[in-house]
Amino acid sequence: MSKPTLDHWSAAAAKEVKGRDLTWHTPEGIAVKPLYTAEDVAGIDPGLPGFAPFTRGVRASMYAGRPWTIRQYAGFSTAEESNAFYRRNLAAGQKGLSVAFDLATHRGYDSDHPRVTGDVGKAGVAIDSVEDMKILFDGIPLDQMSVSMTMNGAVIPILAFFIVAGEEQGVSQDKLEGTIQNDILKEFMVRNTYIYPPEPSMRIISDIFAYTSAHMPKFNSISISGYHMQEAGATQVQELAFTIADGMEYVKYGVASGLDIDKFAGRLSFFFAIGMNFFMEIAKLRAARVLWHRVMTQLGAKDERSKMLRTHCQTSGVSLTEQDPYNNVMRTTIEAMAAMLGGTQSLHTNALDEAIALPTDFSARIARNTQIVIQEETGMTKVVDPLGGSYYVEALTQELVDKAWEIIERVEAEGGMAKAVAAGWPKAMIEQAAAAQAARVDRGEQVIVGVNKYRKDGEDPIDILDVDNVAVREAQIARIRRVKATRDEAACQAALEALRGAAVSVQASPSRLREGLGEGPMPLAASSMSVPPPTQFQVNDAPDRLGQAGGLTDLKLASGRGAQEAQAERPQGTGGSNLLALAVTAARARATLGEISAAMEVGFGRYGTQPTPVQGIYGGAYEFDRRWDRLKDGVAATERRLGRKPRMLVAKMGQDGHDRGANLVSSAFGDLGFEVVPGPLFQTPSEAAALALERQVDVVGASSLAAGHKTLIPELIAALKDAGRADIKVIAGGVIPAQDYEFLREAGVQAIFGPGTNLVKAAEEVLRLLGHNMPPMEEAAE
Ligand code: MLC
Ligand code: 5AD
Repeated sequence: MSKPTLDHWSAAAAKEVKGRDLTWHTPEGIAVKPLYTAEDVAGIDPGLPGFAPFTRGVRASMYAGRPWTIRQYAGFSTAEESNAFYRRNLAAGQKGLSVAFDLATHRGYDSDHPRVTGDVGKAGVAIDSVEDMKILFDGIPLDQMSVSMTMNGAVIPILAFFIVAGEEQGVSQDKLEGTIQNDILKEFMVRNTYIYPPEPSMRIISDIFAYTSAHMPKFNSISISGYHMQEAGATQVQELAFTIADGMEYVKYGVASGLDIDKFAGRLSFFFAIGMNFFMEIAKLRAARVLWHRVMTQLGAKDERSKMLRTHCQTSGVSLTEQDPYNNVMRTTIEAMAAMLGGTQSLHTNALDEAIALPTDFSARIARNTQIVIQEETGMTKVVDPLGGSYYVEALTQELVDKAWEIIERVEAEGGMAKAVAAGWPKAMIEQAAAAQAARVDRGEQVIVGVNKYRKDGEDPIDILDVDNVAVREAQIARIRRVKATRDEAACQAALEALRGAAVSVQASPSRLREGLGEGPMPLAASSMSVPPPTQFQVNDAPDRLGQAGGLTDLKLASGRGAQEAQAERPQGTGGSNLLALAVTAARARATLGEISAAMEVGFGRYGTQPTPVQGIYGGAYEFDRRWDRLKDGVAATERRLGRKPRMLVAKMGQDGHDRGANLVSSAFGDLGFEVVPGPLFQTPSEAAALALERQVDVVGASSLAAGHKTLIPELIAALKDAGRADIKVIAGGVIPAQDYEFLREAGVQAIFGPGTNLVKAAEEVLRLLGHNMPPMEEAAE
């Protein structure tokens, strides 16, 4: 026979599988074929590593010259404990630091604030003042260690504390190496640790660009993050497109504030999630570099470094399971390989206990060693972009570029990402993808080993990290008191006043930045995608009854030494003072994080959103499914008995903004016929109880993903009881370790749904709690 052709192959394959279609339709809408050949890459030239458009990597020598940075994200409890953890990790082979702050810090509250009793030290380290920041880096020379800080809301005080901690360590700011996340657009979309409304938040970002480009040449001023989009349910194409579009928006704001694009663009960095779709993730990182090079060229960058997409990656948290947790080690290894084959600059590998708690020394060691083994035992680092030229990878890279570009064009046609975020459609698109994915998993169409297939009969509990947040909070409060008692109060108040004045004057001319933007230089294309309903955004302008902003009403314009310095920081034509420069002065004077945040809040206000769960996607996947119909009948029977629909409040308490689970529950229960009250984020337990009473609900579902459950849920139950409504059922869901189940049950929680819960089964249990007699559900996979 002559040389076989593609037709020969098709015939042979069809015979083997008896004509079955082997095309794989991914959630991105990509039809992956079972075979790729030279025909698929005709006309594609990925070029060489280290050269534009950097498809094959940003360095010529890549890992052969220097492997990626092993940078494990970590932080918990006090600065002392986190510092000790960092030092142990560095001694064991970690190369860079990455700080996780607790949610109180993220949201601009000191540890003594009444809104954060459940959050202090829980999901990260508590930092209230520069004194905490100094302890965090004690014995870690900041001129030799690059430090990433994941901070977006309270980015001004945290960066100021970092600068002053370096200064007091003897390291001037020009020597500081690292990255600040500083990416507020994705906070409004998915991560939810914003503080101020979008406009002043964008102003903060361009102030940071201005400050760091002038004073901190080695510091990356932003980490434009898609990670959290994928965690919230985005497809890889959505993650890619919205992240690049966010980057474009920041560049436009920077330019509109008077900065020269090539002065700051070289220090913009990126951050992506790496999930289980191995080749798609590799192609995504390659596509991201191509896209960034394209948009930066269009935005007028001249320096090649401005067009070079450098990125951190983290393996996917949502891909890991509570069930059969040792499987997570394999999952993370596969994801780590995708990140390195895609050419990441820096990587965090998740720990096996991810789905239930923060890493212990034991699980952190395995996570870190996953990277060390790849770097030092496998030879995988010796060849640059070893998958370059793979028919599949090159074709997929091109397909992702094209698919993402369609979304980017839509964003641009509608005026850029800030507008799109305000309109709410990117968030809605991501939530729709999340609901569709949840349905695929619950229906067994997407396999999760140990969860919806090959499930173990009984799970063996593993040791997990438990932070005593009461003790951490007390220690933090004692230190805040000491700091306030020993500082020069007059100097501190003057610095805070300067900051307040600056924030007020920024707010007085909020649209000046936008005026400079004009039409984007991108080609505009009409899009056929449907526009989902907007998310409701609102500014909470009513003063926070519990907040500390109340006392800070004496508004004077910026004055004094700090103010003059800050004035000089702002590029010409933008008006106002540089907020970071003013905060550095306040940090030196020992102003706390809460005080600095509250000072800006006087000018900017505090922002809030109202969730709007997507409808019909989860339920739609169950059309003609008898399990679903049986449940709907149960809901209808309950409705007849009650004389109205059963009502459920989905409550989010504390500063935990992880709302994927809550949104999914709201969507699924709504589709079943419940009347769902989607509670706003960041409620206190008594606020959640008041909402439950006002809306006369039958059940409150408390969703907790940030470890505040042992404090907040008992308080909610007590508040309901005090109001004489102990009959309202309280159920809990989210990241709740089995170890805490008994504690919660004793506190009165009637059902607990951990990670990996099938929503159909959960709904059945809730119906039973509401008095509907239902025989136990058959297995989901049936
Ligand atoms: C690198 N270098 C080389 C080289 N490779 N030089 C010669 N030959 C080679 N082959 C040089 C680089 O030019 C650079 O110097 C220096 O070495 C460091 O390399 P890098 O590649 O820049 O790595 P790194 O310093 O680690 O920076 C990576 C980064 C950065 C640019 C992506 O932004 C970063 O570290 N990001 C981490 C973000 C993070 O940890 N986020 C956690 C989020 S967790 P020079 O002088 O050129 O700089 C989260 C979860 C949540 O968000 O929600 O809470
Ligand atoms: N320490 C370590 N990892 C953390 N993550 C979040 N907080 C911490 C912390 N304090 C990781 C988890 C999570 C992702 C957002 O970051 O993997 O899924």
